[in-house]
Amino acid sequence: MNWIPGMKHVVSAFFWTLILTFPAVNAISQIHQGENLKMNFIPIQPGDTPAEILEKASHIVPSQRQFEWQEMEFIAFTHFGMNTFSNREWGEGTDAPALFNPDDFDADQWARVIHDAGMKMIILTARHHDGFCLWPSRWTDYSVLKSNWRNGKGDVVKEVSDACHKYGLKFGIYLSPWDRHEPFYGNSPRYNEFFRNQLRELLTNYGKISEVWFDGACGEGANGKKQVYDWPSYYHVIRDLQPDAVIAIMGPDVRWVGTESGTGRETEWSVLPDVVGNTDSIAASSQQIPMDSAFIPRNFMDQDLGGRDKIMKANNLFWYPAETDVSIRPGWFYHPEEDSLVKSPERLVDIYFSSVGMNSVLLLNIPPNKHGRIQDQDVKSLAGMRKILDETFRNDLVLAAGSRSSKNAYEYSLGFPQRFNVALLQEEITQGQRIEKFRIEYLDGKEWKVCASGTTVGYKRLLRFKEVSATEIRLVIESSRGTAIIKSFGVYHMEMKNQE
Ligand code: FUL
Repeated sequence: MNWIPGMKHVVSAFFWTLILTFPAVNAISQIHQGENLKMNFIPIQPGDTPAEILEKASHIVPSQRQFEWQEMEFIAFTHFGMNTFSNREWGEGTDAPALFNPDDFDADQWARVIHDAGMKMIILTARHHDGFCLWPSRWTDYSVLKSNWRNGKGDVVKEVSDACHKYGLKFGIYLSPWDRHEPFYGNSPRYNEFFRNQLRELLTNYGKISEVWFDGACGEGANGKKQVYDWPSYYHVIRDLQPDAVIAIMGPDVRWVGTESGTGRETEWSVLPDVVGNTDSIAASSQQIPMDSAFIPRNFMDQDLGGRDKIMKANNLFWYPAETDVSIRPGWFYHPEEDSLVKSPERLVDIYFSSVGMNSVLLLNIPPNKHGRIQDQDVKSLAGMRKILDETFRNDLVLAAGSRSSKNAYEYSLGFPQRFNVALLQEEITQGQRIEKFRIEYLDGKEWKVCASGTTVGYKRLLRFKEVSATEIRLVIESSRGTAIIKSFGVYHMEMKNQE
């Protein structure tokens, strides 16, 4: 059931009050005006009361590029490169280019399988830590150009981006900041220039890029090379060449959820405190995207990152949503010995519920094999997962009932007793993330009983619970930051293998 109560005018009145009341916010909004009137960050003033801080938090919204990214929900990683052929996870950058030689490379198959699994984008490892480039970069001699694949005339990035565009998928790139091949890694200015040059190639020659993924990993150790990355200059190149692309992980648009298990947080706020450094430098910045210059790359690991106690101590608040990356196999790259360890359809469904269903985007890695194709076991698991998800979400019992109960806006009649064990909730995040606690109840005889409960909702919350049969159900928002604006609420029946 999709509904937005008539709150929009009230919200916009709050919004303008906010802008007119706080001069620093006003300054920032003016910087943004050409782009979007809504803000994805707000400074907290020293004299702000707890009520004012909460109100500010409740009005922070995603930027346009963050919103479009969030709406994809489910996207794919394809780790492919020299490691696929050396059967390693972290190559040292010393393998000969001739080793890279897929004999049946088929980017169309990747895109078809990933599209059919319901994913909306492919992020390709254009260059992993070993430094081997999957495109013929003019800035290095360590690339496909020096391999025998397609007689040295191949370009994996081109073939994958073309296949994505053919199948209606978006395309993103992973470019590892850590490079174990280039001898001048550690000579900071020189490497930074090299990195920007490679970024320019990738962002210029392959059509629209929707996500740039900067890995934080570096295994140099205490005595290793020390490279000081010039992050703001990298962001500048991206904003300039691909302004719609989100910059993920070591970047200001998308945050790493903090694990590689596929399980997100029960309480997942997209509004976080102190993602950027000095607030004054943000407001004073003349750059078009002011927070880029003040963003501090770091990991956010706590269980609750944006609860009331956290935001009360903040200097600024920022929309910084979570991405959950996990591999369909134990490794990130393909290894034949892991063919029997591909995650089952049921396990992938669990991951979907604990990532997409916990206010996060799911980035599922499907590593192509040495032939250059997605392995059969992986194809089968993905298809099995898709079938379960399609069958589950085909029939929204709330929507099918057609009408809302007249008792209050949150009560629904399903028409006749119906069995369900899954619920879906969405907030209208273009107005902010607000729900702090909710429960779902069903009428059992004359008594309302709880079948599911949770804390945050955000873009999407999915819950599985013990099957109940009921005609009347209701959603109770127990606590929120201002008025919660629900975008959708549905209940469904999922066939469970071991349902009690
Ligand atoms: C990590 C890397 O070290 C892994 O090899 C992989 O690329 C993963 C997605 O990120 O930091």
